[in-house]
Amino acid sequence: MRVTLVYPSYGTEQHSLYFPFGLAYVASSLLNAGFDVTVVDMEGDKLSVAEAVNRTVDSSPDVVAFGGMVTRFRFVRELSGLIRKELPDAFFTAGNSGVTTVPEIYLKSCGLDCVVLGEGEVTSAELVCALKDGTDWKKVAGIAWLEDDLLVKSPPREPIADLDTLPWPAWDLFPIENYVSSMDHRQKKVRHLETLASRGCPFNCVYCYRIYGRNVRRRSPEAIVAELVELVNRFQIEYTGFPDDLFTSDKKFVMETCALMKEKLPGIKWSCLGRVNTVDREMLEAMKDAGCDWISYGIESGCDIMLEKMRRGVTAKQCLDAVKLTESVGIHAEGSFVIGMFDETRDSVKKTVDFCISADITAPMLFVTPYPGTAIYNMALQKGLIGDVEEFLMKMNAADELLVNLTDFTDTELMELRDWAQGTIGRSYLFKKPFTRIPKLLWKHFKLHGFKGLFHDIKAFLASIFAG
Ligand code: B12
Ligand code: SF4
Repeated sequence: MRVTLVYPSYGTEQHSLYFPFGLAYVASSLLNAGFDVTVVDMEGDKLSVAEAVNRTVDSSPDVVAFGGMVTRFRFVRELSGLIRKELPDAFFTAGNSGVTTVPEIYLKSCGLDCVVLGEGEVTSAELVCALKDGTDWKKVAGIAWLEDDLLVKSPPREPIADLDTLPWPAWDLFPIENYVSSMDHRQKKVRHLETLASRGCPFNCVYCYRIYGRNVRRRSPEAIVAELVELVNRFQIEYTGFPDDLFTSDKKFVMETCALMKEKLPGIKWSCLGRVNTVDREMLEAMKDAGCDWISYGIESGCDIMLEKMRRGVTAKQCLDAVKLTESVGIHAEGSFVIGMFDETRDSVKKTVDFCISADITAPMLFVTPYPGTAIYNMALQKGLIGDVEEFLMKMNAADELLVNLTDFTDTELMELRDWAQGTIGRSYLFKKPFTRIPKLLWKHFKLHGFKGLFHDIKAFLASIFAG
């Protein structure tokens, strides 16, 4: 049985490459089950749609399976239509968080035979086995399909109890050197590849979708470090990270992992996502000692009312303290911020700006986007703010464009407010240390987006001056 896994890209702009762990885990499970697996990686190999179609068709698959997060929906739709024309007898499926939250749309508009819901390793192997054996694939747990245009789901798949039993991601099926040698998420050129340490997050933020739910499953520190040692030996990585939902959710786990990393991986540097109410000095010092140099905190707003509406369960003061504590132990603290939550006001945006100024922090300010599966998606649907879901998915990108306006501002007002806030934060940050920060920022944006990046910076700078 030949399976071709297709990883769609999400745009033509240059951006950091992120290794598609979900698809790579599915690939290794399928390999382990004895199937012949090919990967067509549009993103890693920078393939056009036509090239991706040709490579897929040339691999003569019995099963074509798409990955990629919800922002890549439009490519899945286009690719599946074109590939289906060439391979009318193949079985078409897809998996990921987008598919899991809006399966009906994927099935209908991409013409898929079924979709895999949630964790995909065991389900995909069982599905392909059923197809190979000619048994009823609809009996496989954790999938959905259409019958007379109506969505039908098989019983849900039990989560994999012990993540240590999973084979390592099938890195070698992907153009791995392109990922390892690409700029990392900090836009730095360093050999890097990340590792997944856990699945799930116990918190409940309204704009977040947790495909693995609130019950956190963690790999053992030994298994994580063994994988990292393999990455160092095999790909000579110097930098790594944990793109988990939330790496810092359990102190004991973090402390044990750090102790082992320090022992087995001296010299490696790494980053992770953190939450301000899960870190303390002891943990941060252990992380620093084990090579952590960068933590990204989802701060989102500097206004307590907004933080409460987002169900963040933290205050702006806690966020500020955590940023300062992190910097004080020698780890760079990065924050992510959003604008446009329900009931956002000029005052709440101003509080976010003031927060960033006192924390001496800067980050792109994204628009709150009601991604499928989130609490705010359901609220936006109920309020009639998302007219046509398929059209909404087709427009998705990286939340730097306003797709759905949840506020009482007009679209123009909200976009102007964002530009003002972004500009004011950026200006204050840069002018605190102008001689080092300004050249560094301009160079980074030029490398990423060419003159367009520089133009954007200048526009935001001017907007902040005039609106201020
Ligand atoms: C790392 C990460 C990123 C990385 C990129 C990852 C990548 N390779 O593309 C970066 C930082 C770039 C990123 C960006 C964004 N992200 Co993101 N990201 C994640 C994160 C934290 C981990 C993803 C991951 O690797 N998970 C681990 C793997 C093993 O799990 P998985 O991918 O889900 O795969 C499993 C299943 O889905 C399934 N599966 C996956 N693919 C396939 C394919 C087949 C054929 C089958 C059968 C099964 C299958 O099986 C896999 C193994 O169990 C997730 C949260 C999460 N835990 O999933 C959010 C998440 C996917 N991101 C999300 C969002 C919203 C974004 C952004 C839009 C954020 C923004 N505001 O800009 C951007 C979009 C970028 C873009 N334009 O595409 C949302 C998606 C919401 C949704 N409803 O789909 C998530 C779920 C975050 C959240 N909690 O809300 N992200
Ligand atoms: S935003 Fe972060 S902390 Fe909040 S629920 Fe999602 S993963 Fe957990």
